[in-house]
Amino acid sequence: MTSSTESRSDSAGATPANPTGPSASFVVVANRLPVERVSGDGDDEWRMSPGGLVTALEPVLRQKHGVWIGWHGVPGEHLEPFEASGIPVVPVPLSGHEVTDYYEGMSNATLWPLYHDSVAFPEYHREWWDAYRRINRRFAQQAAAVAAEGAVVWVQDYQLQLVPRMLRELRPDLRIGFFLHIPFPPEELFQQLPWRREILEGIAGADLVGFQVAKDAHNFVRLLRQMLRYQTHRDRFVTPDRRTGRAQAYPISIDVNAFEELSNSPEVVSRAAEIRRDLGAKNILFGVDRLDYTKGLRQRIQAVGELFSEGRLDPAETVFLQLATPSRERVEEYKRLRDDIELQIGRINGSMGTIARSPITYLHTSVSKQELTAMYRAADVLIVTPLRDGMNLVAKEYPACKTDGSGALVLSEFAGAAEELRQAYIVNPYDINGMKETILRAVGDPPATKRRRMRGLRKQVTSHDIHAWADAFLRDLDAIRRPVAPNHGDEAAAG
Ligand code: ADQ
Repeated sequence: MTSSTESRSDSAGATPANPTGPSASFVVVANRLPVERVSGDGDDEWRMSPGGLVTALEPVLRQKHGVWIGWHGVPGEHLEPFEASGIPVVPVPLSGHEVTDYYEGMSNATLWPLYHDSVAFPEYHREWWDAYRRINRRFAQQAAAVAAEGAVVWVQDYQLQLVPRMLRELRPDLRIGFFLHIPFPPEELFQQLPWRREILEGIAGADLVGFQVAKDAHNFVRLLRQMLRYQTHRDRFVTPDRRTGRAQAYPISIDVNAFEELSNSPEVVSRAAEIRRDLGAKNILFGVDRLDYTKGLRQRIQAVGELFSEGRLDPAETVFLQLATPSRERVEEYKRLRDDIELQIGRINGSMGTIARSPITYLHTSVSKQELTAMYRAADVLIVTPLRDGMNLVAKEYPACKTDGSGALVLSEFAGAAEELRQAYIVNPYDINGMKETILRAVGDPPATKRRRMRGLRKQVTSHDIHAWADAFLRDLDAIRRPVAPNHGDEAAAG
């Protein structure tokens, strides 16, 4: 593998890499490659980093000689295509300026807040949009260069919404899927977007568009009808070139077996007991999130803090463990959030803690999957309170790890997961009093009630895992009949 660091800004990666010709029959296109660099003697090596999406797609990638296209995470560094743990990956280079405009700007300071109910103010900058369009084209060109004739290409998430259409223009023979991991906004919010038509047309370039929940798929189809005047029928839409596409919900999940196995391992069982001993509390409340303003951390800490200060939770017997993963630390809104919640927690611990203990144990760090599983196992109540969330995998990981059937899940009605996890203690995170009452109920309900609810949660999660999610999407994408006619325009019909 060779690499070079360069100072060119906007021309980075203009020539798509195509070392072996267009030979991949399955291509995943995502903003990030699922790899991490491990330093060895002399040369660096890369290995696949464990994550839900890669776990789901790895078997398909291996079976179909697939390729993963994405940015490897280092601004300004050019890498040749290489293999990570036996999977071919094609790095797409991004310059420092491009990371600022396309990723931190348009993706994370415009689209991310807008698509999450505008819980933070979305910023609109034309130069961010120009960069977004340019980088989406780069990803599309790269996919066009490696995909074999008639290949399946699966484009992931909000950073790459223009890729399906751009790719279709380059390669009408391909079968293109798109999955949005975050919510799709309601019409009133989507209309703010100065580039709304281009985004809709971009996504509609796919044969199959997947969303986390059915409501979002309906929103999307309605917008195609109202804004672009496409013909639609239920989950189907017809583009001006008479191609039929579909938009449907595919709720994402987790690798349930892997979590269960890990949770039952002797190391995790003993680590969970150690965590309980170290925290020294009868009740452990637990929260774990990326440090993101969509996750409802301020409201959660407020609610738990008030329960402590009103004496309804006793710091002598209850502790709230909050783990927050550092995230998007260069974006202004995220810096503010961190300052806010650390101030909040400091005040609560300062006024209600003793020399022996603090009501809130706060860790601003990422932990290994093994350590996280031990924390889930140790926790009596998991509190998940996003103001808006596409799905929320934490809410599914907890029941998977509670193999002994104990525990209680407090879950926001605004997480996609709430549609499936009906046995959770459902809360509205904007309603602090309601949330306080529900947290107390989750702590104090009789063990038999909690076991019954946890049984329901485990049944749901174990019967809908990440493999079922990927299989369902790819099966439906395969079922869309598209005659291969690369040189005769796009005359596809839907099956
Ligand atoms: P995220 O917003 O990142 O995902 P989530 O679904 O909860 O949110 O996934 C977070 C993942 O990170 C979980 O697997 C969790 O275990 C892990 N994690 C969190 N904090 C951690 C820590 N401190 N240490 C180690 N691991 C930690 C986006 C969307 C979601 C959607 C997913 C998948 O915003 O709505 O569910 O994609 O589609």
